[in-house]
Parts: sequence; structure tokens; C-alpha cells
Amino acid sequence: AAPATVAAVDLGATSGRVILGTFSDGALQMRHLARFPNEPVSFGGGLHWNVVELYRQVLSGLTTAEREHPGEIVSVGIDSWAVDYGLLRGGQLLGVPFHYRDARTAEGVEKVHAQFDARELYRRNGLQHLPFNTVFQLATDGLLDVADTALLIPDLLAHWLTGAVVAERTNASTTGLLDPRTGRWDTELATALGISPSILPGLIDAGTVVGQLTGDAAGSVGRRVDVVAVGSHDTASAVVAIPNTGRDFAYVSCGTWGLVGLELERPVFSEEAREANFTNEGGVDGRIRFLHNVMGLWLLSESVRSWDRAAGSSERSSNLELLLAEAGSVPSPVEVFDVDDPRFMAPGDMPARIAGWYTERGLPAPRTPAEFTRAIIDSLAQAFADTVLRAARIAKTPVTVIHVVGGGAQNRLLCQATADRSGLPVLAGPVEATAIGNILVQGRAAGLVAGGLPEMRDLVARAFTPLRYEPRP
Ligand code: LFR
Repeated sequence: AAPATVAAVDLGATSGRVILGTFSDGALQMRHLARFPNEPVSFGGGLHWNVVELYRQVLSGLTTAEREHPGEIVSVGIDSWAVDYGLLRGGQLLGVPFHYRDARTAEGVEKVHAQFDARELYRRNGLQHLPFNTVFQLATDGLLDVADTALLIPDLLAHWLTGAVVAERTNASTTGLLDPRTGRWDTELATALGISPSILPGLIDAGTVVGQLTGDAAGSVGRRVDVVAVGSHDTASAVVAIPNTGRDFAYVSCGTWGLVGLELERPVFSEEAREANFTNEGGVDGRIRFLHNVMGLWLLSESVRSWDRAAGSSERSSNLELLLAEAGSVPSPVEVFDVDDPRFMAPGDMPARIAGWYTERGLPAPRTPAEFTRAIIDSLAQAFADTVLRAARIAKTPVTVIHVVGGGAQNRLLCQATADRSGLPVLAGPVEATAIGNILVQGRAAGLVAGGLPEMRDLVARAFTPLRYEPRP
């Protein structure tokens, strides 16, 4: 068959990418086309996403793709971080979407919990408690009453590209307003919370054609290309690209967050699961992503930002490679810190908060960037290990290997420490799992890949051999 190409738009909390995936004879080849920063903007007392700039960058990436590979691209798919949304009225965006790290969510949690306590909410939506789950954000959103439509970020961009108004299911599953048993909106819950179900768009599954580039978008790109819904929650796309065709595996999708858990056939609503704060998010092909959000490399990137700030803008020289090498040769902290402490959620001086965790307990705090980095890596690895073992226990499934995918797969110190602290082998890679999952689901929709998750994962395993870390005593 002639080679055919799809375009993945993958938007992360710090950068966005447009990546092309070309299928020929059952193999996949990737080309990085564009990479652009995604920097939240703080104004008017709120922390926001610059979604218009993101849209501009996506359009510019797609235009470049068409110019460099005229007529080759068969579809476009968009994924991003979860939970955040834009509100619209009459097709116009109302306000600038909030960042999930904005402090307003505390008020939303109070409002929702006044009506539905944590137990009742879990019984209905099966989600771990994260103060920024969409349901809490909506409950405190001043524009809710004026809005006629709520669109999650990838759906919002797809709307601007095509005019379609849809909610892709994997991402909708992170809102807290979806019933994981039925895969439908929990309209009773929404109504009780004053969220009109009419603002929630019709749900679609990954693999569905959303529409075609229209209007200005078709004009810029020069052609009416299909936009296909992928696992539009980035973590759902990442899990598609885990290079394992067997069972019994756990995963850590490690970037800004460390999403740690299992793929299950059915959700787990037990009290034990709720207390351990495990979520039942929706995966591609109806799977359940039974996982917990571990704070992730945010701890390190936010620390690096603090050190850069202190060094002055002229000296933005923190070299991550060097820092990790140094961290590898300082001793482990006496005790690892609790990476999930909510104090680490907001942007700001991360080293000071980490030091505070230690000094409050009368423990020696790290002092140098290398010591902080070592403490962060070891503490993350411990949390990854604990979370994998806990997930296996709660879901009553054996785990024999941990797959680390995403940016964190490049971090050798982290992968080795995770193997050591869990006693399980770690298979690291692919780094671009999210974009690969996005590409595979589009490829399947276009008939370029056949089969289900096992076939797609088999292709990943052949194209991107993971690196193996054995646990050391
Ligand atoms: C990862 C991620 C997580 C989600 C968090 C906030 O990028 O999508 O899965 O909990 O971002 O949306």
C-alpha cells in the first residue's frame, strides 16, 4: 500500500508538538514538525491558558505540514492534558480558560462537597479526588450561567478547526460528570450541582471523525483534511502506546505528572480504591485506566525554574543532563518526601517547599540543586513503586513489569530507582508515547492499522524497543 501520513497534535502543560506519523507496510515512521511553548499566563488574579495562541500554533504547524508534504496528510488528531475547558455562548468563547493549578478550585470543592460528599461522588464517578476535576471548576465558574456549551481543551480546538461540537469520551471521563458504568453524562449529578446538562456536548469515542477543516482553518492549510477524535486525554493516548501485548503490566506515564496504574476491563469502586485515591478514567476501546496522579516531574521543572530565576534571566543555564549526572553521585536523602503533599501543586518556589517538608520533621533538608534533584527522583521513584504495588493489590491483579513512557523514560536515574524500589523490572520508552497513541488511533480509523490494542501495541514494541532496567537489591 502507498504510504499515508497522519498529523498528531499533542499539547502538554509546558509545550505543544505537531508530529507526523507515516504508515507503510505495517511500520510506523515519525517526524517532528513543530514544537512550541505552552506558557500559562497569570492576570486578573487568575492563572489561565493562552488557548488562542495554542490554536494559532496548531494551525501554523498544520500549514507547514501541508506545505512540506502536499496532499499526504489524511487526518489530524488532537490530545492535551485533561479537565480544563472553555465555555461558549452562541459559538463565542467566554473568558480565557483557567489553568487547573489556579487556586479557585478550593471553593468549588467546598460547594460540591456540601451536596455530595467524597464517598457519594466516588460512587457516582469513580474519580480520584483532585481539587481541579472539571466538576469542581464548573461549580465555581462565574460564567457558567451565561454559557450554552462547555468544551474540553482538545474539543475546543477541534471545534475551532471544524465547527463540530463534541466531547471525546476518554477526556470527558476526567470531568467527574461522566458515569463510568454507562459512559454517559451523569445528568442527575450535573443538574443537582446547577450545571445544565445542555452545556455538555454529545459524547463520541476515539476513532470517530469529528469533521473536516472548515472556514479559516481550511483556508490556512489549503485543504479540507479530516479531524479525527483520538484518545484526546493525553494519558489515554499514552496508554495506547505501551509496548506490551501481554497482561500483568503496570504503567507510569511520566511527564509533568506521573500517572501510575493499570489497564482494567472494569472500574473498581471499592472503598479501598477511594481511600488510596485511585481513579477510573476511560481508556481507548472502552478500557479503564485505573491510576493515581503522582506529582511527577513538575517537582523538578518547577525547581529548575526557581534556580533559573535566582540566577537571573541572563543565566538560564540549568543544564538538565548535568544536573541529573550530579544528582546521580550525591547520596539518597535520609528519607524520601511525600511527593503528593498538596503544597507542591501550585506554581512557585519549589525548593523552599521541599525543604520545608524536611525541616518540619526535624530532618536534614537538601541544600544544593543536585541534592534537591536526587531527593525528587528518589521520592518520585518510591511513590511510583508504592502506587504500582497498591494498584495491583486493590485491583487484585498481578503485576510483573512496569512500563515507563513519556519524558520520564529518558531519566535513567528515575527508571533505575523505580525498578530498585519496586523490585520489578522497568521497561522504559517510548518517550513520545502520547503522540504515538494519537497517531495509531488515527491510523486505525484510516484503515492503516488493523486490530485492537494488542495489535497497536505490537507495532509500538517493534518500532520502539524499550530499555530494560533490572531491580537491584
Ligand atoms: C497529564 C494530565 C493528567 C491529568 C492532568 C491534569 O498531562 O492529563 O492525566 O490529571 O494532566 O489535566
